[in-house]
Amino acid sequence: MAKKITKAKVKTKTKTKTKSKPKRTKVICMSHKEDADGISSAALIREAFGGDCVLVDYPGQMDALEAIKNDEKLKTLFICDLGLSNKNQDSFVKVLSELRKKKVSITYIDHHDLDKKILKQLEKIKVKLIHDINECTTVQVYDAFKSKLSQHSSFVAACAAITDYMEDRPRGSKLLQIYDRQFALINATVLTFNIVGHQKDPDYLLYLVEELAESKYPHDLPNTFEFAQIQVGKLASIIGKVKKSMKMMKNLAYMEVLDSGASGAVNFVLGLSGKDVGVAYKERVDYGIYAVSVRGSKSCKIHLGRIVNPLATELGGSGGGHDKACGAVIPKSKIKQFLKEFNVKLS
Ligand SMILES: [Mn+2]
Repeated sequence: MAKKITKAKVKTKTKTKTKSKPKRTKVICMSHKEDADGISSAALIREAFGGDCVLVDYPGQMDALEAIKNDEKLKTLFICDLGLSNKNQDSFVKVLSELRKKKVSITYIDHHDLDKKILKQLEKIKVKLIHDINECTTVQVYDAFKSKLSQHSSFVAACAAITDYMEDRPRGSKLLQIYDRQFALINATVLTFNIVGHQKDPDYLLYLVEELAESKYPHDLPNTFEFAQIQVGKLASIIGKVKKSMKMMKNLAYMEVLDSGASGAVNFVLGLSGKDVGVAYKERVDYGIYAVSVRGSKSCKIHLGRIVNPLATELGGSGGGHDKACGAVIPKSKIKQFLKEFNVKLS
């Protein structure tokens, strides 16, 4: 009898040994791929902690997080510049709690509107939360980890603040003051045009992260100015198209974009219409949805992200963001309804 038990014990021991999971060593940063704040946040995390970078847009955010969750080598996860919506916030917390149970360290750094309930849940599962809606994400990454970062990273953060319209904030403006304003503006702008124009080229976006992490200036990377010039030319041609095809409702102007990004057209829709709210949307055939960009004028007093978030969820999509700049994913068949109800909610 006793012999049998010993044998069984030995067997179990070997079993656990062969079954033991690979050692968790990997650092991953998941960040927003569509603008300079997301790319720059990823670059500063890369400079401070090394590791791999996963760049995502809002439609692909949860699929990417799911894939990261299944990486058995993951030890440390950073999530940067990715806001949550009513639609995905619960599954976001769920995935993060599963990772926390596996002792993965998680730092979530962001500046989008965040549901208080979700904030509490994230604190409860001990996700390190760095969240200030008044500074861009990269400035917050810089502040949190500056002891591990080069002087150059303050420049990258200043550029990110410019492109997120947050260079007038307390910490953002302090960083910009270190540098010549025009020098920072042109670098921020060249960087942005190279990011926007390479959305379908993930390797180039990762290359940008790498180069910024290695203290390179956007103006110093080969062909960035030439590429930006082409993008600016495309943008100029959008002005004419916006004038021709934008449509007005009482409280907003809108336009379907066919051949550029929605975010490139939306500022022209806002500006040229004279309305307080501009909407541009573009079909994403791969997801069967419309990617929607929304902008508010300076005199718009309504927090647009907080209206768009529940409205998009109601229509089976998702959305949210800032007071004067936000976005949504809307099912293809619901776009007219979205515009109609958004217009009503703005009055
Ligand atoms: Mn941002």
